[in-house]
Amino acid sequence: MKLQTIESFIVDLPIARPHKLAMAVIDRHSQVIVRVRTACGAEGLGEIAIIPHYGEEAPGAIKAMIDECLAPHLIGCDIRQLGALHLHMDKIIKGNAYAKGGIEMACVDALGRALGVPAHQLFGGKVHDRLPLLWVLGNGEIGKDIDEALARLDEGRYRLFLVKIGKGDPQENVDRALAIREALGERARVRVDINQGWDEATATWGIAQLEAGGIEIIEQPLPAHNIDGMRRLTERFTVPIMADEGVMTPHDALRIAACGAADAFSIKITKHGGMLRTQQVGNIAQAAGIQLFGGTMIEGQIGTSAYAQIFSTLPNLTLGAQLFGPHLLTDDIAAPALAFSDYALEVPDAPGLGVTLDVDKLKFYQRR
Ligand code: MUC
Ligand code: MG
Repeated sequence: MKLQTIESFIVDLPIARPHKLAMAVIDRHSQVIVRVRTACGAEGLGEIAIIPHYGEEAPGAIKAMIDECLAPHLIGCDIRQLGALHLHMDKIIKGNAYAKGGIEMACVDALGRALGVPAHQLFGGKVHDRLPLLWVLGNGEIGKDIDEALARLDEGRYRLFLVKIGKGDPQENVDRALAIREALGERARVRVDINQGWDEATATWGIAQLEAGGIEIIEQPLPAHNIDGMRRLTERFTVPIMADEGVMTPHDALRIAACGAADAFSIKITKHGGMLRTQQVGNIAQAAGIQLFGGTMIEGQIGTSAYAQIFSTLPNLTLGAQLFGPHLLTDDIAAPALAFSDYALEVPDAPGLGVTLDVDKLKFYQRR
């Protein structure tokens, strides 16, 4: 099953409302779509969703990396050997996790389709059939966030929420998260993601109030490089401290685990550079007794299926999954394939990623 073609397309998709994070406001969501074909006719899709300023990547740079740097050297590689594919990509160029992850995702889809098995079976098989879903509140305004959370609760889809804070006045951040927590009461659980927005003194002050007010998890309060600070916060507070931007590679995972600098990891195929690497990070966490949360970069149908399938193989993924992308995006370049019920996403069982490209939508949303 040798790779014959690797193509990439940048698309900009509409979203339901502006999504406000500490580092950016998203009003259209950019993805790089990867399509691979093998000499024997197998075809697969990968999706790389990009949140501006979350990391160092940008859609044009990812596309150039795939088209000009990686693809020409991967033609002829056998998609049945995913480990060898990664070694080969790492020899071509260091880093560039997003581009490599998108290519690997498309190869996994093609391989699963060719073999007639869901992607999770290529990684040991699922241990979770369903993943409890988390919705991210990113309006940046108390009233709008509360109304949105109540609507999601009434729909029966989400009862786990995360408030995006870390930008502007820390007192406003804390007050907003606690007001939302208070308004939702016993109907929901609430977490915060600070996206590296606080320094250690602010975090020590703010987390004390968030913990006392019933916020259940604190995600990435400090800059990714401040591992010592994360360790001090983890030791100081009972409320779990989660690493996100701080845990990119398996080496990061090992370092954080070894010094106790987080209680939990948010994991994502994109930042780790593929499904295999995500599983490696998950395995290190499991060995260290660190809980996992299934993160997102706001993927659509293709990426969300891949994320759900690799998350489903990880026994210590006990904190739910932030796979709200298909509900925040108002359109997609792949036909709807994912099933949601009773506050959870059902892990797909169709061959590969189980998604079908809508060629007209791809043309319509493709960046020229
Ligand atoms: C993050 O930091 O977890 C994904 C969705 C969202 O709202 O934020 C991101 C990234
Ligand atoms: Mg995060």
